[in-house]
Amino acid sequence: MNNILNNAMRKQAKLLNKISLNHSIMLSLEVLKDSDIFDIYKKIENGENLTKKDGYALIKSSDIISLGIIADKIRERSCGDEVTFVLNRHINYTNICTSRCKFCAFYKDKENGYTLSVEEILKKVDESIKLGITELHIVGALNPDIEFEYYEEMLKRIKERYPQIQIKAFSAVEIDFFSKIYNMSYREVLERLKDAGLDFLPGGGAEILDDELRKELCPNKASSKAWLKVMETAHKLGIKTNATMLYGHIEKPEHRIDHIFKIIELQKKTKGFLAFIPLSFHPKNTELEDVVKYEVGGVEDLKVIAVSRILLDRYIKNIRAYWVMLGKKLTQVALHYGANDIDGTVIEENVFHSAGAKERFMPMDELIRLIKEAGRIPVQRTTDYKIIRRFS
Ligand code: V47
Repeated sequence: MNNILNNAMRKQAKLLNKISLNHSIMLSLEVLKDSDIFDIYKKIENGENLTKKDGYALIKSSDIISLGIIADKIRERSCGDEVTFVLNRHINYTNICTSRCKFCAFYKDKENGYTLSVEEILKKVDESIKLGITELHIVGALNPDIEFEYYEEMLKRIKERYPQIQIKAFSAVEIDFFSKIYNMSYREVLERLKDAGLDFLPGGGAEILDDELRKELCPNKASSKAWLKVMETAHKLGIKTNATMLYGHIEKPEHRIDHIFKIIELQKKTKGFLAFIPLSFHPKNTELEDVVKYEVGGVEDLKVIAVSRILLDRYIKNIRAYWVMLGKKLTQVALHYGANDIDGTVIEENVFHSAGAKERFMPMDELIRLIKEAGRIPVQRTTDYKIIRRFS
């Protein structure tokens, strides 16, 4: 009797689920039909490529609900319900920098800054290995007083001690700087670092790939062409990388779309980008503090995530909601706006914290809880998005 009842209840629950799913699909369609971006949605459904003009319309639309519905649908098709994270730690080997970017609160001059010795770096690595981390994110600043051999020794000694660790190190801007001051081509720099143990490049330094804006924001470092060239060279050498975009400072909405299309163009050629990571500008303690008084709002953050998914999905599968920037709560919402990855434990992040980001380090059980609470399946990944463990 109990079995019969249980079966009947299960069937009824299934039916109700189906009805509510159909209902929510119908509701979504109703919302989309009234939206100013419905034509773009139809293009996506017909498998058509989106143009820059479509991108401008998406980023200028204030219909955040429709953007979310479209981005979430696309995310579901490409990634299913799995949300990935990595156990990682950051190491900032120096903060002494000649670039002095206006959006940065991390850099210092020679008198007030630091450079870690290789021994100090190894100590940090030892500590984090005990916590089970699989990825090191090592970046610094443009410090002309370091010998190239320092970078090689750092990588070699980490890999000698922990051959299994994945090292994602040196932004394209650092590689460009090394090439200039040590008088080597991008290829030579990257080959030597790869031989020493470099596995991946992070996506930093892209800021906004527009040289007029770069003249204002960061005139003393790699141009947008140079950033793209370093990435292309890395991809050709088999070094996969990420791509970032810094938004919410002095750029216009169109700049964000042009930036995304530059990333798409390179990805079509090399297929070397693993993930796209939008970074919302934190003005505190930066030179732009008087010009940009407020942090980007939550609606704008969600819009950028959604538009990134909509435009990039065919080319880069992983759209990251970087919890350090967004905060834990908005990161959960971003998982419903097209994101499928939330970075990781991020032990000892310094760049964003210098500029006012508040959240520090997230243990694995909290990452898992956040993802599950958002209705998704947490999956621990390697740096190159191979699955280590599903927490279903
Ligand atoms: O290039 C600097 C940004 C980037 C501020 O590849 C700022 O896995 C906001 O690239 N407010 C460096 N943003 C960080 C980075 C990164 C982070 C996490 C993961 C990966 C990855 C890469 O941070 C810089 C710049 O665009 N940034 N200052 C600021 N005040």
